[in-house]
Amino acid sequence: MASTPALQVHSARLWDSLMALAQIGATDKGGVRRLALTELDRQARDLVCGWFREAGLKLRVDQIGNVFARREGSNPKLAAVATGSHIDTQPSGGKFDGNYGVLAGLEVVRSLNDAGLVTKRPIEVCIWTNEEGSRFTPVMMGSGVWAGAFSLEHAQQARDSAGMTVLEALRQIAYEGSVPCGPSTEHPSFHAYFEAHIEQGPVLEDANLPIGEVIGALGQRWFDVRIHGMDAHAGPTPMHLRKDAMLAAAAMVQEVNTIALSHSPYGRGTVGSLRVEPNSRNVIPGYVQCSVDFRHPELEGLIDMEARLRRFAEQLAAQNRVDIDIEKVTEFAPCKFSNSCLDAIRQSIKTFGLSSMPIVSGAGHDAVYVARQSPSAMIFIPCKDGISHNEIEDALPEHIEAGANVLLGAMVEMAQQ
Ligand code: HGY
Ligand code: MN
Ligand code: MN
Repeated sequence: MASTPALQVHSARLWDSLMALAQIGATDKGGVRRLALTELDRQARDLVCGWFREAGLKLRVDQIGNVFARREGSNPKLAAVATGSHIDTQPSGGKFDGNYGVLAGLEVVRSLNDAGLVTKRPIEVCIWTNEEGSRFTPVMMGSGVWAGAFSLEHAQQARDSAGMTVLEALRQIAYEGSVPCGPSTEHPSFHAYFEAHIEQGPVLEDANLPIGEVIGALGQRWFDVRIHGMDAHAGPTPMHLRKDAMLAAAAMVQEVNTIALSHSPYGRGTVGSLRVEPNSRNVIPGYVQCSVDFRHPELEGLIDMEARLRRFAEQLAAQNRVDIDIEKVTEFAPCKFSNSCLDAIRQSIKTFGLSSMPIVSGAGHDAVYVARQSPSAMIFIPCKDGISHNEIEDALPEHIEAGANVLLGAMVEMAQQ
């Protein structure tokens, strides 16, 4: 095994920071509920920004609320090497999804400070706004605006189910920054971007490996499907004369599954949310809205999945005498990460004497959008039973440490170039 490198992270300090952050929005089952741009998100941002300042970092906030914490290099004119992730969570999320990537980045800075090492290039740690896309779509919102995937105005006008806009929510938590979104002359795109994240699937744990070299991510297409039928009495209305939106929705859920299975093994299809109106047991539902989340490693696969969904909806509408409207709310192509960043990750894996495998991310991450502007790659660690987006999400301290060490090594290598 390679000798233990002089420069490595402080495992207990990183774990303690993760557990302290997890207190904000902690749920009874040991998870975290900290939706984007809520009061809890504000508290978490304030806590982490306080840690950034204690570590000597200079902060700036852009117009969509992305936070950039900067450690100056010996040559401030050089483009920074960056890392980061998100601290907003799913409604029934876990302690590690996103939070790990931000705090592993902070731990890299803390370890460089301990070692008194000033890198040539500046180092930045980012908190990207609303990665989860649960309260507000599109998903990966802050990094998407920064990378130019969609406009600031499009993001600011997104509304949650209560009708509040992103702009109103940003102002309510006082995180609407003044820095224009995106790379600029003052803050050019990064020399390299790395993101540490739990795998959120079972592959690494099943292979008994501590590190995944993330070579890319599945493309995604998200839809809102609105089915308009007719509210009617569940008793006097004969079956063949109904305009039953729920019946049509049930067929739609089944078809999403069929379409995904026809793209095995990497195609994915999920209906995660369903809204029924008037949602009364003795009324035939006149309106049902459901979400559709398609994922695929090839663009052609996503195109086929969408086309089949739309064709099926047309036939379904005619058969059930309902109207069906399909709105695409998010899309991004499959992403391949940078070889130069992957080489730095592999070198760091070797330095720390760790074992690893290449892996494609089934989940979307901010790195997918950042990769449009800067060479980027990700480092995965296993999570218990491959479970995530669930309050029982868990990870082992030794994997948390291993991933942060690989991140440290890769960032230092790129920051000395
Ligand atoms: O949905 C995703 O892939 C990510 O967790 N937001
Ligand atoms: Mn995440
Ligand atoms: Mn997530």
